[in-house]
Amino acid sequence: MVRPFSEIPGLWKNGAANLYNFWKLDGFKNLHRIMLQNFNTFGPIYREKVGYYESVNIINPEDAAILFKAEGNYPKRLKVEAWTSYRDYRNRKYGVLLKNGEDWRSNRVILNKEVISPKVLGNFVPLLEEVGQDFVARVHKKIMRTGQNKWTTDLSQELFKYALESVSSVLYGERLGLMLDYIDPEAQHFINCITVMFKTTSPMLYIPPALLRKVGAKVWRDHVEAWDGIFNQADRCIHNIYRQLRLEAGTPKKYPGVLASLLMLDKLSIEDIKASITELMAGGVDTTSITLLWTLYELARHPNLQEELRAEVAAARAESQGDMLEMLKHIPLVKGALKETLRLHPVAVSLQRYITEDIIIQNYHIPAGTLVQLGLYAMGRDPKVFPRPEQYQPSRWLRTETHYFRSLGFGFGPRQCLGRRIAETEMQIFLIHMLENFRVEKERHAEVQSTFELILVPEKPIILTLKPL
Ligand code: HEM
Ligand code: 2DC
Repeated sequence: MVRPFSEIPGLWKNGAANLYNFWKLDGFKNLHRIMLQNFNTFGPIYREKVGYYESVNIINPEDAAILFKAEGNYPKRLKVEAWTSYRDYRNRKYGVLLKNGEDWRSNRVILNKEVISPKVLGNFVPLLEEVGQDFVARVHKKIMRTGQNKWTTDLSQELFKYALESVSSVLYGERLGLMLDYIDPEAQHFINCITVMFKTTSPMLYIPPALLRKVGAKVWRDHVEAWDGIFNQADRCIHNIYRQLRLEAGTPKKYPGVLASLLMLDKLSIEDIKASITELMAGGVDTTSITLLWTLYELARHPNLQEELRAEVAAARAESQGDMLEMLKHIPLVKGALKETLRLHPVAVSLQRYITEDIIIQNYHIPAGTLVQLGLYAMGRDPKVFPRPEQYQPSRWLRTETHYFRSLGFGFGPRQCLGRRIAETEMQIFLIHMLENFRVEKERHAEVQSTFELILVPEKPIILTLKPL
């Protein structure tokens, strides 16, 4: 007998009371730990209502498969109202991140060809490789300046700049110059705005932004200011390229970047292009940089593994004679390391879909229209899904045994991360260059945990030491 929806365990009867308890547990920062705890208390499925946020939560890969089979032709995630409210408030168009239905699909199909199809990888690699080389040169310079043949630091600001430089060079086909000593203060402001934008979003998952706006809450005002900073900087970059393109009419000799390609293709309106390019630029900073920081942290904690990866990179370099596109095909363990990082330190605490048909999960009936969340952080740490989950083991991704619905860091299906190819390539190239040039070390301190600021980030600075090889 299939059990009814109303019998799914969990706390879903009093949203306001649950919000109060959530707030007492400092839930805005601990969402990932609270989800883990809920799975421990209720089992592999639970229903929840916190504030106005209502969902069914699952953790098993087999159940994830059922969820994604019911996502329909226009897959829809949780609506992040803070983000849509800002755009409505400032009269800006939604990009692919926030669109839904046919409007989303038609934009996404065109963007896919320019951003995530295998054919564009060859265009991105030389651009990203140049940024990787500049990063290494910059670190060498920093090491020289210390006079100690090593550099001990919190790399996060450097990684933000690396990530913004990388995504911008792909989007605009031009460098911003963030690997130089003096950087454009506007670019630094953009980076700061993204962090504030994420941070101020999380309370608004549970308290409607419309309400916060009405009472003039600080969190809403800070959020608006952050998006304003993001849009202003993106507008400047976009206008720049737009102007150049009009001056230089005719087909360019070299790859001109995603934005110019979209403008020349002339299949999306300029307003649609601007909206999605802004989202890509904003989505391309904290996500990859934090994943790289966690990866360096894990490599510092596992020196033997670090040497293994270095050997793989050296062999790949020899085999491909330095052709980067070719080299990327010979680094399975580096790729495994990135998957392993996203397993233990996912950017997204959950994946969600509003299901379009009734489904049965764990023998409970779930009606169409329900918001179902896969607890990605919880799944990555579940010993039933990943044996010895606490161990960082990139080689677990090499084994031929099934990875069925286990590698979901970028989401799944047609609505998965649009920046995935850029992110993966940028991160692989970064690791190749770092492994070829430096040894990464770390003081033996207690483990660093994650904290939820809409995306999961390290709860405290990660201090690493880089030594030239
Ligand atoms: C969506 C993860 C980097 C742009 C997503 C989603 C996840 C994700 C989980 C939701 C997917 C789903 O619902 O199935 C990540 C991770 C990254 C990363 C782990 C790096 C380690 C980037 C980068 C960009 C980007 C570099 C931009 C260049 C986007 C956009 C969407 C998205 C635009 C929305 C796509 C849509 O709704 O159609 N990302 N992301 N992401 N990401 Fe990323
Ligand atoms: C946050 O409960 C927790 O890739 C919520 O590059 C559910 C939720 C919904 C949407 C998720 C979000 C979480 C985490 C951050 C994600 C976002 C969709 C896209 C976004 C995963 C899991 C991200 C970081 C994008 C952001 C691009 C944007 C800032 C322009």
